[in-house]
Parts: sequence; C-alpha cells; structure tokens
Amino acid sequence: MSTQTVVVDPITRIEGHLRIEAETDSQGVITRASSAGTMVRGIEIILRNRDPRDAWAFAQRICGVCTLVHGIASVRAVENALDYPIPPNAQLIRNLMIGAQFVHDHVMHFYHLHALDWVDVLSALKADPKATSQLAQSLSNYSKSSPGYFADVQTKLKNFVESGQLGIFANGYWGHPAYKLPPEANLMAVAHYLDALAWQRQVAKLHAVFGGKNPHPNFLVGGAPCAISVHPGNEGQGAGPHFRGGEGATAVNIVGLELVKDVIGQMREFVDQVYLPDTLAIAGFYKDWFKRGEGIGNFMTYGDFPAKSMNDPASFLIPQGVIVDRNLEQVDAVDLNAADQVQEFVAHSWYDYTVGKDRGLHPYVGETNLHYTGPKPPYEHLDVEASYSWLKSPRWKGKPVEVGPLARVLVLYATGHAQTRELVGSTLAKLDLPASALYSTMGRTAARTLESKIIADAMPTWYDQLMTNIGRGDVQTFNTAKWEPSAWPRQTKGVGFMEAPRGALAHWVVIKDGLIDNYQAVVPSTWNAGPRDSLGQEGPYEAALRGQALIDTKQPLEILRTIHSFDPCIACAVHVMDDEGDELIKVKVR
Ligand code: NFE
Ligand code: MG
Repeated sequence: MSTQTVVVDPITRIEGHLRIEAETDSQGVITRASSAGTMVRGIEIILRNRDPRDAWAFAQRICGVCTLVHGIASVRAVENALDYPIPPNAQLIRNLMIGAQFVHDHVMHFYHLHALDWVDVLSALKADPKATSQLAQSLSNYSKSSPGYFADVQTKLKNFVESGQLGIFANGYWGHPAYKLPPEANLMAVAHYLDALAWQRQVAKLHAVFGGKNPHPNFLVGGAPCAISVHPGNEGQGAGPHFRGGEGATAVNIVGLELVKDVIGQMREFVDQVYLPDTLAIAGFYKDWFKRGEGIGNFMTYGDFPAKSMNDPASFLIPQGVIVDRNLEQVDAVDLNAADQVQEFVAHSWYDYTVGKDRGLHPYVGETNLHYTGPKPPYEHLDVEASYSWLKSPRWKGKPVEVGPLARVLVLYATGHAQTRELVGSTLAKLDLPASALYSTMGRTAARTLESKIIADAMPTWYDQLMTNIGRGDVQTFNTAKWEPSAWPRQTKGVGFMEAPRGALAHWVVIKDGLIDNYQAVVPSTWNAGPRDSLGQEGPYEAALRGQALIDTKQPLEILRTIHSFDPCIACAVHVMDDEGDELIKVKVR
C-alpha cells in the first residue's frame, strides 16, 4: 500500500452530513483524520429578537432525531434567565419525557444505525433458525425467540435478496473480513432490527401523551404543556382514546397515564430481554474493539434528571463533572457561566470571529456569522491546514472533551453510583475484560446500552411520584408567576443544560427588553465531531481514528465502527441543513 487519503463522504446511518478524511501510511494505519460538518448552520440567527418563550419551538427544529432535547434545553435556559421555578409535576413529566427519548434513541441507534457495522446481513441467510432460537433462548426470556419466528425473518430476508431489493440493507460492506459473528447471531440481530422498528412506535406514544405529539413534542416555559384531569373523562369525546379529558378534551387523564405506565414496561422489557443481551453477545465476538478507538481520554457531563430542581445538581440521577486523562479518582466541577470554562473556537471552521480566528468565545458572547471569506465547499478535498468544517471546536478550560454515554457512565462510576458499578463490573466480568476496555469504540457502544438500563429502571420511580402527587390532589403542571414579560428584569441571561442522548447539551440566552439579544447552542456532536482548535488539538472523532489500521482502504469499515460508536448528529452540531442531495456513501481513494 502507498500513503493515501481515504475520504468517506457522506458517512451514512447518522443524522446530518459528515465527511471524514483519513490520511493513511503505507501499512494502512491512519496518521491523521479530519472531521468535517458539511452543512451550514443558522438557527441562532433566526432566534434573534424573538420572544424567549417561543424559542423552544424554533430551537427544537435543530434536529429531527433528538427531537425533544433542544426544546428542553431552551425552556430551561429561559427559566434560568428569569429565575422561574417549575412545579414538581412538570419536573417529573420532563424526566419521563427525557428518559423515553434516551431509551428510544439508543435502541434505534444500536439496531438501525450501528448494528450493521458488526452484523453481516447476508450471512444471516446461512443461519439455522433452530440453532438461532437456541442461541436467543440462552441469552434471555424474550417471548419471540421461537424457531418459527427466526425462519420467518430469514424467509423475508431471502425474498429481499432474491428480488434484488435489499432496501434498508443495501450498500453494506457484506463479506468484509472484519465481520466476525456466526450466521445465527447475524440472523438474531436482523430479527431484532425489525422488532425494534415496531417497538419504537410504542415508545413514541409517551411523548404524545405529555407533549401532544412525536416527533417534536410541545414544551412550555414555566412547566409542562399538559393539564392533568382526575376525572375519568367523557367517553367518545376528544381527540382520541388517550385524550378524553373531563374538563378539557386535551387533558391527560387516567387513560393516558395508564398508557405511560404500559410504555415504560415495554421499554424496560426490550432493554432487559433484547438490547442488553444482544450488546453482550455481539461484543463478545469483537473483543479487539475494546482496545481501539478511544481518542481524547477527557470526559464531561452537565448532568440531568433532577429529583427536585435544576438548581440542585446534588439531586441529579446523572451527576455533573469532568474527568481528565481517565483519572476516575477526581471529578472536576463544571461552571457553565464562567467565561473561561466553556468556549468555542473557529480556527479550523468556516467562520470568522470579530476577535480574530484564534480566540475562543464563551457562548454568552458567542458569534454566529456566516461571512467567512476563505475557501469553502464545494471542494474536491478539504484544506485541512486551514478551515475545513461548519462545526466549531468547543473546549472546556481549553481541553477537548468527549461527551455522551461513555462520559456519563464514567462520571456515574467515579461518583460511586451503585447500579452503575454493578452493571460495569458484571459486564466486564462476563466478557472477561479489564476496566481499561471501557475506553474504546466498543466501550462507548456498551456504555450506551448500560445507561439505557439505568435510565429505564429509574422511570417507574418518576411515574410513581407523579401518580402520588395526583392522588394527593396536586395536579399543577404550570407556574404562572413569571409568564408575563412585565415580571422580567430588563436585562438578564441564563443557561439551560441537560444530558441529550449524544451527550452534554446547553443553550445560552441573553434577554433584553423582553426579546432574545443573543442565543447560542453548544451541542453534543459539536463537542465530539468538531475540528482541531487553534492549538492543533484534535476533536474526539479525529483522535479516536488516529492510529487505527484499515484492512481495506476501499472499504473503510473501521472508520464507520468508531465514528458510529459516537452516534453522530451533524444536524444538531451545525443547527441548520443546506440543500445537498441524498447521495449514498461515496468512498474515494487517492
Ligand atoms: Ni440531533 Fe442531538 C442529541 C443534541 S446531538 S441528535 O442527542 O443536542 O449531538
Ligand atoms: Mg452552537
């Protein structure tokens, strides 16, 4: 092999437009990788001079995947700016909605976006359905694991292949030597891929009960946008079976609340009986991927799921903190208001700053101007010495940090969360791996599964607390105290933060005379996918790829495995889409 630049553009099975350029040496080892967001952004410009109470509805359109998180971050930012407390029921409803988003998003990612990096769909045709059933039954009590079920899935797949229409399974690197699962494990995973499609339709209903719809449920500064009715409802009235409110057709009544309970049960069942066992089974065949693809080694969480209020981080299920250089003995504090902690850099982005291209800006004084005059796309190759991405490079105290499931599991572990310690310990023991295995491509993927269980298991507690409040006659979901701008200070600012499925997310808002003066969102995929900064420090994707060997530079499956383990969302990371077409994966080798 000679030295090459391997270009994967666009990376598929993600949200948004991401281009990876990997420079390889004569052995096929990546010596430098560059991560580029190829869409332009602009939501922050659209938000200027608008009513801050409306911001969530615009901000939510940043993304169609994590469809709820920008709504939550936005209402929290405005509530923080106005010092506007929300009722306990609204806090619980938000926890339930965020929890459902996490588990929905993670299952979809595992089966529909990431699994085909590990699962060879065509090999599933060679599986024995009876042996597949035995394998599945050895892993869990999932009710669908009969030989007939797997035979039906195999027939369906055969029909796809024989008709020449692989559809959703087209264009994989099938037969690549890096695929290691036996045919039966491949068939089981394909079956669960299809099951997960049906399951996620159920989970989406939780958002519809509390937020009216999914995707993009409704939110409200000061609480939750749903009244609760303690009356059983007028049969036959209202918008549908879950919304037969006694006082109002849209109030959430016992029918909706029972549905929520049922959905939580289905979520936990799927995590325990399908997602968790599948992750362990697949990971067992790819132990070498517990050694590669870590990258930065710094991890950050903002924390989420408050027991009481966002002002009380000690009550969060997921704590807030930073781990530097894998040192789990120390978790540093994060201050989102401090001018020198969170900053965004544009040294290698297609933006200019009024303070110059090498200085970082805190989001309160952040700038979004698209007037960069240097070379921009369209391009044949990226000018990676100059600017090469529409993403900025966020840094914490000047350091690149990884955000997301692995960061959360590590911070939970470091702060002594008992269930996390138990789950991490038992997972490593089952796979016979050392603790260092967490810092890897497969460690990131396994962390996503483990946190799904932690969050799904917490949901019944929030549900029970909500039902207890309602039983006591507390049905308040909205606080009217500061709704009117006349109750606001003339000038104020605030930050709304949360954990989104892909990692730490915050929106910063500056309010003047009742309108938005500045708005900046710094999102998880920007932390992970951003380009090098003014010091030349790589972003997490770039660092995770460097040093990896590609078996076949024409089929860079290894790049997909590591990049997908972060679950990229470039729509979030750049905030607005351009009008590029839907070209499938294109691999260029020069
Ligand atoms: Ni568009 Fe998002 C999540 C946010 S992104 S998916 O999770 O914020 O990185
Ligand atoms: Mg931003």
